[in-house]
Amino acid sequence: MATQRTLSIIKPDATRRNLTGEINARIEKSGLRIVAQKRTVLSRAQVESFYAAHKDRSFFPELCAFMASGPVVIQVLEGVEAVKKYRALMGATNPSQADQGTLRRDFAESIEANSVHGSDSEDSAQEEIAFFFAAMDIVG
Ligand code: 3AN
Repeated sequence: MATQRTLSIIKPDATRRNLTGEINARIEKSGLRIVAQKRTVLSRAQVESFYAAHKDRSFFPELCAFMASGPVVIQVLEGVEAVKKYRALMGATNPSQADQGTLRRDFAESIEANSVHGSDSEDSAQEEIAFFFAAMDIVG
């Protein structure tokens, strides 16, 4: 099984509640390795560009306002089947439908403020990682 990289974002609702360490402990316990990391506040323009695929959805303006509303921790995770593994650790988009023990089930406030982002495919992982990190920023 292939080693992959995926992009993770700990969202403003989670940084506000000081959950970065708890979320990262679960990421590391799952076997994924954090190989790049930065804490920042994204501009509205950066968020709109990152979420461009969702620009026609009704919740796009609120989603962009939320993601720019406070600090985020953006990370590259590495491991076997990292994309699928991290999606499983996160749980479903809607926390009320997320499995027991997943990050979203345990930490999300709502379908919008759902604590974590993870790339949904290998192709989007490559695009999303390149959006935030240069190759020299990623240390495996
Ligand atoms: P996921 O993050 O699980 O891949 P997407 O890609 O469908 O889900 O949605 C991207 C983000 O948009 C979600 N993480 C969530 O913050 C927000 N979102 C998705 N669906 C809704 C919704 N119905 N209402 C508000 N925000 C939503």
